[in-house]
Amino acid sequence: MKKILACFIGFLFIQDGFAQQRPNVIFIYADDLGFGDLSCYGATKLHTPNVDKLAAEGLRFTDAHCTSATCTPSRYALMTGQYPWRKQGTGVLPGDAALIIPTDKITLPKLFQQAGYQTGIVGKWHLGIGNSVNKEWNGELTPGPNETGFGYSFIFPATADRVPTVFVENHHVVALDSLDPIQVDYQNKIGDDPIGKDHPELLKMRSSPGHGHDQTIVNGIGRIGYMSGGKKARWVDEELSFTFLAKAKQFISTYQQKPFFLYFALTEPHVPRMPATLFKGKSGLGYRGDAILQLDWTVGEIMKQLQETGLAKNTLIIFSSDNGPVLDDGYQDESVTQLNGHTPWGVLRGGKYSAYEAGTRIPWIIRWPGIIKPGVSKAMISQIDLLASFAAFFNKTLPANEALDSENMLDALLGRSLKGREVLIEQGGPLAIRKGDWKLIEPREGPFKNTLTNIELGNMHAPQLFHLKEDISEQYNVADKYPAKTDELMKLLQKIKEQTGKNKK
Ligand code: NG6
Ligand code: CA
Repeated sequence: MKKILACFIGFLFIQDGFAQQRPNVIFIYADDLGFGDLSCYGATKLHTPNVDKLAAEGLRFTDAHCTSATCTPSRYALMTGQYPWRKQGTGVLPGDAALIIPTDKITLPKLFQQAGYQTGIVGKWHLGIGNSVNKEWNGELTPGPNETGFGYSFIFPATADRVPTVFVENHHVVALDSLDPIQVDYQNKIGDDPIGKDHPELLKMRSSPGHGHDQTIVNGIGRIGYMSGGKKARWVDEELSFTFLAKAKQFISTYQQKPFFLYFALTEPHVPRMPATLFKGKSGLGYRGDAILQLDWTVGEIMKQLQETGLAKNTLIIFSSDNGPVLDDGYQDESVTQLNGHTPWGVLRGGKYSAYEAGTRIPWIIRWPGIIKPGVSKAMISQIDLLASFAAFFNKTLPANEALDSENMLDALLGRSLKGREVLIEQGGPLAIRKGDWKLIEPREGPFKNTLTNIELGNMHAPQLFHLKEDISEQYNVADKYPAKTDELMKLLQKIKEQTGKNKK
């Protein structure tokens, strides 16, 4: 009897041990959510109870970063473990761009596949599809997410403000009518669809002057780029998030018996902010605030599903954002007029597009009950590190000369260490380097402030040096006061820029 009992306990232990090694992993990626946009990060004008709950049950980072202050480069780095500024063509992509992720190199989802996971992406992609700009939207769309490591994909190609405004599931546009083929053009108008520039009276939300977003009108919203056809396939903005949520839940439900990796890339609070009717007006801060409430609700729905399916305990969830916040990013959606004292950037300077901290310092919460102790971590980490960190987690060696900018931060991620990176490069317009308590922004030509978005970009003719420990808001440029430190960081930045695969390791 004793023996049987021991065996049984042993079996449970192995089960539990195995479970701990192979949790499901869900990466929830917000779009343009700022450091100060969540109540668990200090927001008082907005309440985000579901993300707050994740934070209360997990580890909340206060110095965590995406690599870049815009979407495409941050996502490129997350996937490849390589700083995007090392490669040409990794800036914000148009909706008809070709795939920029190499299909023969390691990526984050491929690593999970190699570790025996079912992998899926649901949501915003923005890393290009196919081999060229001229592609057949009505045929098989490849290569794309499936070729870079996702067994299942349900995406929109670029951003919600760019055509084509359609979903792509695996290699095909969803709900495509062969009698109404889709055409996309970013140079010239095609088809008969009215465009925002000529027909503002057809818009349910006006574009902001000077920003563009005045080409093909879809669902009463002017977009970037021209599109014709695919009338039945076009999404309805108010339903977008529900569609993504349904697909994410379906993926979780399908693979609940297996370890799975789900990359769930939300569209909120990126423009055009057009939340579901249920959320319109709910925040009192205009549609940007409403979109954040919708995002929070979505996180809550995923958590509910995990509880109901019994997966909550053994699922590791990371919640983060791809770049800092912006108010007016192209539409007159009251994000400025209804701000009501909310501070999306928190105590930080800058925002989306900026080399100041609010450009890349973003919310980051990680929850894995029983393994990660709830708390707050000041460790400096980057999304570029997920590849090396999960490789360490799975005891796998990354291929030589790949993912070279990715550092193993597993101990920091799991809360076993408070130590993060020693050095980090941030990409706004200029690059910035962080080391210890210091931050240096390299000199760069260009406007100091973008007057359309009202964001300070960080461009200046001379280096800017900040001591973040006492000046988190980057108010005092002390480059002249500490010339040796300025020089040291300028040289270190230059050295890192020049590193190639060969001489780095
Ligand atoms: C900018 C767009 C902005 C947004 C951004 C991409 C203009 C003037 N502004 O170029 O509206 O689409 O690109 O955002 O076109 S991101 O989060 O996907 O990087
Ligand atoms: Ca973004």
